Amino acid sequence: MKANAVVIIPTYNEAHNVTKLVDIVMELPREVDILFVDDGSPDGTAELIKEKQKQYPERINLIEREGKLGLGTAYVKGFEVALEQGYQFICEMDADLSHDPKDLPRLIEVVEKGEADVAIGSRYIKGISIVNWPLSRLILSYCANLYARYITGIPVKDTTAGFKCLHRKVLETIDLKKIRSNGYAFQIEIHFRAWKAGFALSEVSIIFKEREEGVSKMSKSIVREAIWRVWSLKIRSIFGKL
Ligand SMILES: Nc1nc2c(ncn2[C@@H]2O[C@H](COP(=O)(O)OP(=O)(O)OP(=O)(O)O)[C@@H](O)[C@H]2O)c(=O)[nH]1
Ligand SMILES: [Mg+2]
Repeated sequence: MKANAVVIIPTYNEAHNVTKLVDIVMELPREVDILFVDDGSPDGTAELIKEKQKQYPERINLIEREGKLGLGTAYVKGFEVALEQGYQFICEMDADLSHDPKDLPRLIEVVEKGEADVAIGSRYIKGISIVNWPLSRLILSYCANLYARYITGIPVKDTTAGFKCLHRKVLETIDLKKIRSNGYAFQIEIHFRAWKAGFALSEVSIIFKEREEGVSKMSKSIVREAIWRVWSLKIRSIFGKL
């Protein structure tokens, strides 16, 4: 029987990480399938994923897009496919091993037991659980979270978290076609829309580790987008335009 949980993993130039990542997820005590969304990575990430697909043909899926179209649209595409395929528990995770795949069962369990509709892997509920980030990055992330929480009111400490599990009903309810954010703001927008739709969000403490391999895709434009997007979300919700 097919697993009832899937983790969507967007990839852009993650050749150093994908093979190891697949091996860890396939060995988890709870069965979790993988849906990769690769944006034509020039470093051959998709080819490595296809190699692993030979080993686990039923459990690994790959969506290939033509070019680097951004994290937000990659997730929206992944959500649509995961819903079509009938998964109950739909997770998000980065490919760079910053998120420990071994935390996936804990996140899924919260949603499976009905304790919440969205379980968020949080870096900010037990102090700050981030390893190997330079102080400047830590300050940026922490302040971005305070700012986003203050403006939007989302009752979550890690509003930009990219590691989570959502019940499929959340993704069926929020209008995926209306999501416009593409960088970190995407995570804020998902949390905001789920919360405004009346779903329960819960944070689960995780340890986040800086990537050891590959290159960051973080940019100034991603930060700029997050700064104005929280205002746009807030204002649109006031006027009932979400
Ligand atoms: N498909 C797709 N994946 C992307 C894109 N941009 C980033 N990713 C993936 O999204 C995840 C998060 O990106 P990262 O570069 O790790 O961003 P980050 O975690 O903010 O930055 P680091 O701290 O350097 O890791 C990784 O799995 C990336 O490969 C994109 O445009 N398309
Ligand atoms: Mg990363």
